[in-house]
Amino acid sequence: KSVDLSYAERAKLPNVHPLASKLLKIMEEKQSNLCVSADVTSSEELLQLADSLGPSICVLKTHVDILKDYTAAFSQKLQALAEKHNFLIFEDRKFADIGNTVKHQYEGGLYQISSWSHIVNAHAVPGPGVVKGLSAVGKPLGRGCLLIAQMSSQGSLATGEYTKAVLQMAEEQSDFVFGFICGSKISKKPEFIHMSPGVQMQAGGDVLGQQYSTPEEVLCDKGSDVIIVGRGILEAPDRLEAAESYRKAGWEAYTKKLGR
Ligand code: S5P
Repeated sequence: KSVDLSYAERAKLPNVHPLASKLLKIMEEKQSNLCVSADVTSSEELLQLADSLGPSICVLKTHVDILKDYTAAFSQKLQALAEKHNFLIFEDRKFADIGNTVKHQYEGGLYQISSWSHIVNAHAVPGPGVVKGLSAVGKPLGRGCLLIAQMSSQGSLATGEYTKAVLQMAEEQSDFVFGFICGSKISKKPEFIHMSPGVQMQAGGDVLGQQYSTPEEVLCDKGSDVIIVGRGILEAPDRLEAAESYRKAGWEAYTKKLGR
């Protein structure tokens, strides 16, 4: 049986993407494999969340297009908080168009995502051109991309051969793609980071098809690296307390899996 490498060991691998290395170091330092999904609709509330939960998380995931009051000043404040608390920003934009179009969507428009988000993600549906387009904008800025290999929602079409093709696409463009959105570990390469949404303390789901697994299932049984938690934290009476309990559950699951 092969021995799992620690986050710190993976951060030092010769072929690891610089952003993946940075993330793995943050995870080790902060003892956190928690990405909070800050799905709120007010900029002020998002910034407050980032400031209060910042010490507990390795990544803050945003959907800026659900904010009712986005401004460029907001993105600057968010970057300052990412520096202050040492976390990475992940705009969950799920790009899914031809390379030339995603280039514009990533760099321009109202949000200018490439200027403030360390991580973005993309669907592989369009083929490798989607990554080439994003990479043309993001690589010179030191950004990185996750490919969506599986989805947590019921009836997802991203399974089987599709998931395998995503893996292949990631390997072919590993100078920009450093990991996956997935439900379970799909690559044996320790340079790739697996991030999993659909996580709550209790398994279950919502009325719109979301399906939940527990931190222990995702990290130990499924072999993923990072848990993405939204409503499990956002709907808790005390968000900081909830975030800390997910951080601890995630860290315990990681150390148990590592078995050292
Ligand atoms: O397959 C996926 C991929 C993503 S990125 N399933 C998901 O739920 N997500 C995102 O993770 C989703 O857009 C949302 O922002 C978050 C899950 O939120 P929760 O409230 O269900 O934890």
